[in-house]
Amino acid sequence: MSVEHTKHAGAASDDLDLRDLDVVVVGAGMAGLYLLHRLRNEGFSAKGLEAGDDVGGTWYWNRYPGARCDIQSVDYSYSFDPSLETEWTWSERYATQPEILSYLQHVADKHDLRDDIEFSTRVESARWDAAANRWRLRTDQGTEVTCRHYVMATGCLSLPKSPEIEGADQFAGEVYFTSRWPHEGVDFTGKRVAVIGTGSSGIQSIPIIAEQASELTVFQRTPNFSIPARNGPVRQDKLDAIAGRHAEYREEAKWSRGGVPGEPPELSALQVSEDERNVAFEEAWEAGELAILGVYNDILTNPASNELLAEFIRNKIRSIVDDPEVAETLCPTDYPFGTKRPCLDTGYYETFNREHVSLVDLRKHPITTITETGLNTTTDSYEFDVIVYATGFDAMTGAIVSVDIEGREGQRLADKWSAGPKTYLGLTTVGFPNFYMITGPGSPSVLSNMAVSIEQHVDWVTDCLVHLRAGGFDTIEPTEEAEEGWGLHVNDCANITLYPQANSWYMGANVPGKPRMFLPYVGGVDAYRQACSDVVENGFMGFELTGPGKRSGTSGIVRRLQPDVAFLLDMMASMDLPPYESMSAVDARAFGEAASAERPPGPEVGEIVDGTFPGAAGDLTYRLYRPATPGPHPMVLYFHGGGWVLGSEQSDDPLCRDLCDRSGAMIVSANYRHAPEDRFPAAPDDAVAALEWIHENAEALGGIPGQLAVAGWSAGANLAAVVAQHARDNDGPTITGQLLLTPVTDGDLDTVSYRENGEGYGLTKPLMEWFWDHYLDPSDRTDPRASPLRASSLAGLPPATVITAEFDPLRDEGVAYAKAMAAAGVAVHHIPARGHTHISIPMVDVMLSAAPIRQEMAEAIQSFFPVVATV
Ligand code: NA7
Repeated sequence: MSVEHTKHAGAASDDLDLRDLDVVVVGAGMAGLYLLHRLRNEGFSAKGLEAGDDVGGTWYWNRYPGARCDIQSVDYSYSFDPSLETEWTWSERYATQPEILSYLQHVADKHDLRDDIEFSTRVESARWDAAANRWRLRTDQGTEVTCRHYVMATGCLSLPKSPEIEGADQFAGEVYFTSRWPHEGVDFTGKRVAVIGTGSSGIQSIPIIAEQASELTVFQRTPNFSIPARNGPVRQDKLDAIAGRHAEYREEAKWSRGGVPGEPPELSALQVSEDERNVAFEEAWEAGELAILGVYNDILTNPASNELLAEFIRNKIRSIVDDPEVAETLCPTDYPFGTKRPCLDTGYYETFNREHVSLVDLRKHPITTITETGLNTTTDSYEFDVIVYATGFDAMTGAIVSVDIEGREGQRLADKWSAGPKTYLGLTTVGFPNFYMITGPGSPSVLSNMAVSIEQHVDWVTDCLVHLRAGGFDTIEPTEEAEEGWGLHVNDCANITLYPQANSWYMGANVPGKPRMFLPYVGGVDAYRQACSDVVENGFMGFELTGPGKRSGTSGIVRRLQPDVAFLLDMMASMDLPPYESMSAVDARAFGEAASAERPPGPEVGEIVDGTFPGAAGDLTYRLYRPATPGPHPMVLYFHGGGWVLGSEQSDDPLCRDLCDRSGAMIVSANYRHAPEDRFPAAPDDAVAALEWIHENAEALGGIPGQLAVAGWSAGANLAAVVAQHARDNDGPTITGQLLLTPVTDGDLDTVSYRENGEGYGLTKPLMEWFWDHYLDPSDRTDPRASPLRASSLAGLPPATVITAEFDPLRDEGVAYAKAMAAAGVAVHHIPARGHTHISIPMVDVMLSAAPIRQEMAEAIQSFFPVVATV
């Protein structure tokens, strides 16, 4: 890549040669400024194109009264220039818009960045010229710009959403948008003012507008949670945390969850007493920070924990607002706390105690039309001098697709994203070579301290361009596989949280017709940074780099495990636990039981009954889980996992409760004799005995005779499969279905899944060897009662649901059994659990990503029976 144009200072815009630059950066906000700085330092010819007439981006446009950042300014600031840390002092914890704008102007001046920016210039279209390997941009100034790389640094909340209210153009009075506020300001003195919208912009501006207006009417569609910002000078504890260690503090921010240093919470809100919880909530309320979202570790994942905090805040609203009816109208009730961006305010709720301020609930009385003099709702007419729209943005994607971007083979980005944005890392998108987004959809962006996320993206893009130049590459573009994989990962992360439950702009739900999907990456700034680094360290995994006569990049998907599964595996690895196979069977059992004692118990069921049944060689224990619904119930005979060596009828307790609760069927977990004390065929003999006993005692147990299925996990699923074959071959008892969770079906340990997943995913190949060796002699491995896949025929077996986990050594034998049964004419439902391991699916209330799989398992159980009453 050649450096053809490097003018660093003093060039008036007319002098700028905008043909054939290395890089064009659209936007001169926090992202664009830092990017221009880095590009220049690396010797690239780069220009910024900015629609406004000055730098500042969101802080240039959003000048409404009360506009402030909701991340503390010492955090929401650049780290790249250490001298800024000392030469700039923030006057308040949460600086005002003018102060943040001056800061950005100061940075632009200090680093002579204005010279590299064309102001009052809006990019209208961008087209990839494949023959020249260049982007051709056209601006509203009629300029054509050619560049090798094209970066949209246009911000996440920059394209205002239209108000979508009928008659909006009829109003003859003054109209303002919080997102496009007049630079000269607005004087509301003596005026009757309407504010429509109660997001952050409305909540910040309403108290200040109320100071001047003679009458203020707030039109609220959805109430928002807001907590008092308690603004003032930067607090001493914050100053102390940073003093003398700026660099370390910034590094901590980079590797934190949200881009602000802090210890992640260890406890669930449900693990502490009510008193302790209320003290913590009160402290978080007093602190005046969005960190209240992290007061416990499950606020954004567990509905019950979330509701406790939500109700705490509602009670605060009720205590502040005098009129109980107004207070209730201000209380959000139809989405979990935090799933719509919570606000920080200064006197918001108190404002509704003022005589001249009123609140209209648009849920009860929707606006029908704006009129020449005001507006009508379904019940009332209002007259105003001023209408202020605080109605928000077409977030995350709006500004990007507002430019007509055409990539390879004439594909338009707006078309490609018509069903929702697809990106790789939120940075790039397939079909659009050399095109980059700073804090694009699929990156942490708005769920993080933007300053930290911006710097990380800018550094990644700049380093990438340096790499391309050094390697003589002309283009870079992600692969379909990588983009698809990243999209799944972004969704996987969102789906274990409560975020998708709200109609928020995070979900694209605020813009009519916009596809509903979770737009930012919720996996954390730290996890995201690691993923981006891993991509580079693995030879630009998921990218294709091309240059004259050369190609580079590696195939693959950077994150394939479910996020909570990955977290658990990391935690287990860091604990350096002794492997089971290094212990005696007795010690391994004790170790397993100790680990089980620590886990969440699983849901309540109607009744749990412990008892004994006659095994093949003496009494054995069972545990019965009865649903809370009136019986009798269909029955599932369940066999626990543990490699025929470990476990008992109680060892899969949370899973059995969960299946009982979700399916409405009775689960009877029957124990069996374990190896090495009782080797094969003791376990299948006991399993058959359990089947016969439960069949004969169905009524006495509260079951429905004839409605009996078998289920199991791992070695237990092996026994379930074996008893199903036994029942088929011995004329009963009749089994109506088999639920096989990651079953052992064959003694062959030389499969692809053993090779791929034999280490590092919980169940290892050495452990399976240990299990097999304890269980039976090598010559018995091919016996169908040990390896049901080896049965001479699988025809005539009951319908089966087989769940296999992607990162399980046993995956392939589970798949093989499902396929072989299907080939033999058995009705088979195969559930491939993407991103899961052998051990993750039974982890109730630990592995949130497994809940939908267990739901499918419960539905499979229901499908085995004619009718099951659900709880
Ligand atoms: P937001 O948070 O999207 O808020 C917009 C508000 O406007 C919200 O209360 C909307 O209600 C309301 N709205 C939008 N359209 C209408 C119509 N047609 N009628 C009535 N009310 C409407 O935008 P902000 O500018 O306040 O804040 C954006 C982000 O900037 C903020 O989260 C911070 O991160 C900084 P709804 O909730 O859609 O029912």
